[in-house]
Amino acid sequence: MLMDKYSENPIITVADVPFRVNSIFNPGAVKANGEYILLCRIEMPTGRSSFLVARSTDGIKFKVEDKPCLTPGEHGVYNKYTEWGIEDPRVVQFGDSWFITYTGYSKFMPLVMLAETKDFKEFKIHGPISEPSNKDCAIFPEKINGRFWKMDRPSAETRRDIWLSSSPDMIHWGNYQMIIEPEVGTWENDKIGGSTPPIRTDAGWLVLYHGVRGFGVSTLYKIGCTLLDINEPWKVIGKTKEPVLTPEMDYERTGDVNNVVFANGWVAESDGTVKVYYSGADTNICLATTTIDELIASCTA
Ligand code: BMA
Repeated sequence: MLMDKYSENPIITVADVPFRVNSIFNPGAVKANGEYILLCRIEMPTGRSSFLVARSTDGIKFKVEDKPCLTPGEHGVYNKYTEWGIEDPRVVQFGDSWFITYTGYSKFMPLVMLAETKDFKEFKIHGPISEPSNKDCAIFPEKINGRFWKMDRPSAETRRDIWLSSSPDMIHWGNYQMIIEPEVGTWENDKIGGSTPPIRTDAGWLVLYHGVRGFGVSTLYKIGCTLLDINEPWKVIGKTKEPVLTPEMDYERTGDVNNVVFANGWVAESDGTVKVYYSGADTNICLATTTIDELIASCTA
């Protein structure tokens, strides 16, 4: 198995949240000074999402905080772009700040928001870094050729591809280019989107992405992996032919949205293993482990 699902999944459920929520899922993940921090999406009873922090010393047993750390209404002049909720945070570190890209959802439809924090308590909101409709944005964790880079998914009505762009300051973006489109007639037929922030490896940037295929009224969300050139990240070195994570277990098959595995956070350990924090059926938080070497091999096989 390329990814080993933890035997006691899910590792976090609504039962762990000390106040009323519909679901807790799709966390961004970081490891800082030996502590694992998950920035979790919680869907409130209203159906609108906020963020909640969970902390752990072993990456498995998490303690969930007792109130949200960031809500849609804490976006000041940008509140109108987050009115229907904030979703699916991806976190990267530059200097002593964590930068978070996430979906702001409103009547304008999804767009990409950028926030910055040093402690996951106070957040500086930089505002939208895309127009609608766009989501699934992850920033590369290092500058490449002196510029910041991000991947995202402009979800125009007729196309569902992953795009790349670059910026001198993380606020103003350009150099837009399409890098990966769905493989027609496969598990990712309908649309793809970047999942986790890239991890630097000797072989290239490793990225998890999600692929979707619809069957009648239902859809299947699975996860694949791709490897991008270190200095020219628009060059795709390889891509898995088969998904690396698929919904199989009850906790992935049945929930608010059936048959979904979705990940926007992972932690690379110094021993070459990787902890993938993913969600089953948009309802819980699960753990799967793998290695950098296996993921690279799956992209180049
Ligand atoms: C995507 C996002 C995710 C969600 C997934 C499956 O479009 O909205 O938040 O987990 O769909 O429902």
